[in-house]
Amino acid sequence: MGSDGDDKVVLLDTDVSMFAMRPKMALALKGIHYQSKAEDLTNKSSLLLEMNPVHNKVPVLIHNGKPFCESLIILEYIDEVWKDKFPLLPSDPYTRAQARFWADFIDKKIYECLKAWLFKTKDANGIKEELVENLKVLEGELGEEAYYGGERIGFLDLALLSYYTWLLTFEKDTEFSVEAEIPKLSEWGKRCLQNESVSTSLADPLKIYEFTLQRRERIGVA
Ligand code: GS8
Repeated sequence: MGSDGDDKVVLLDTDVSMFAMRPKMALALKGIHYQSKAEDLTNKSSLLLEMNPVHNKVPVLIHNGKPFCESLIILEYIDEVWKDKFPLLPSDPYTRAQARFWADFIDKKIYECLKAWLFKTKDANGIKEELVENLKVLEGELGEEAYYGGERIGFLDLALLSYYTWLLTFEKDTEFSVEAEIPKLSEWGKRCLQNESVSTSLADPLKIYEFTLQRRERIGVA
């Protein structure tokens, strides 16, 4: 198993899903050919329901018929199977545990803020304050490194990059500027976007914003 030409790799995803962008970047960085099947989350396919019967969510990676769910678990799986190409997780157990810890922090803290912004469940200024506070913690974690993976993009970079593109969307209707509020992360994001595997896998913030407006309209949020 692994990188031979017989592998069949399918990704159930959507264009703007921050979680689906993670495996897209990983597969692109590792040069793995895959078939992307875009899901309509208002009318989920029977394949999605069959492959992720517990959560019914994207992304799902289907590798030679076997499904893998949850974006961070998918990243780890991709890294284990195609380990020789562009390793993502650090080899040192302590550093690896740290990368997992911060990825979990991102999914708990940053996701809650972006969800509150998307569905307008909190006042925009309150969300912004909480968001910036958490992003500053992540800036501190980056320190003076070019990437969270050190000299190159790694697991934690991918975990955060999918949110980075949503942050650019957050700028569109909140008084918030990535560059002004979190300059180090802004530089980091620009640096990562110079990588073609990253830039071609991340959704355009404008497209995300259009999706946001449609989603709000559908659920009746002004
Ligand atoms: C989250 C996946 C998720 O929320 C992961 O993969 O890391 N913890 C999971 N997927 C969303 C689309 S992105 O917002 C989804 O599929 N939603 C469909 C639904 O909730 O019905």
